[in-house]
Amino acid sequence: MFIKTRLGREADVREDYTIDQNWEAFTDEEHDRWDRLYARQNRLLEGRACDEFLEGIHKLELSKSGIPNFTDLSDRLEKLTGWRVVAVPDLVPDDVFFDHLANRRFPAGNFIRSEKNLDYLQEPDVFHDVYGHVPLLTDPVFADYMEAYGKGGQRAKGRGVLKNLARLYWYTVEFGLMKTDKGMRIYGAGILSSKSESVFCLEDDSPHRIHFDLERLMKTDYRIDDFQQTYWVIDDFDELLRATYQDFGPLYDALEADNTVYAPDTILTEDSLQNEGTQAYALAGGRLAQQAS
Ligand code: HBI
Ligand code: FE
Repeated sequence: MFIKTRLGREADVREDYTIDQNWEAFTDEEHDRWDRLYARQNRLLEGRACDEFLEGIHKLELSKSGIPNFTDLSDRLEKLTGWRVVAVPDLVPDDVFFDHLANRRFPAGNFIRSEKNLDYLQEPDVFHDVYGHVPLLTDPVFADYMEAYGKGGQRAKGRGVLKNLARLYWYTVEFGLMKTDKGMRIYGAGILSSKSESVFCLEDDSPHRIHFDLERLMKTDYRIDDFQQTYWVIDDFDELLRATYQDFGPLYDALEADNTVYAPDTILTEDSLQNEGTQAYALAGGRLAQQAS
């Protein structure tokens, strides 16, 4: 299969949707854009990201300038937890995605956002995927959780629970918060790679922050185009792995039998609340409406 990737580069796409990274093809301007994004996020994440993430950045030597070469990066990562990073042109189908994760391969988008979309874009580019996701794959417990998620996805094949699984990924891997001794910290990659949400998720009064509950969260809708209305809080990665390191069969049975869907701002009496948000940001119409407050 021969396709035109973003930015018009052609690439040969393999059966598993991977492509050669072709690192040499990135321009100086694109490497410079990575460096600016990197410096900006690093400054913001001091005291906001969880220690496991900040240590991961350090262990992987992500600070070496420019878009990382995936082969070198994977060689360092593989020594730590056995994970590798593979290049993909875009979002890949769910079953392909699950297969990569189940085999400790993280698919990373092989393009970088344009200057115009520096602060926000919905598609996963190399900055989101590598800066946001890969550092935590150096943590042994989180690394196991990601593999367990991939295997849970494979077992979901043919069952009506894919939406539930996608919510689990979204509310943990992409937008999760962690309550640590030093205070609330970020571990979700969607936040870690975002200039505005890395501040909003911790410091704004709008969103609810609710303690992680696997089944509850799997029934809760999420927003893909704006800040989350609810963030789910874990104590540590052990909690996450413990909750998901199980035979997903009975859980899938329960989810199929009960198709309740909660709106993103729902609060139930049985929820373990960190704080109830005002929802002011969403009520004001969202997408950076907070300037008004
Ligand atoms: N593909 N490249 C890529 N990155 C993702 O994060 C991704 C994907 N395909 C499917 C997917 N995520 C999610 O819908 C799954 O968690 C269900
Ligand atoms: Fe992501």
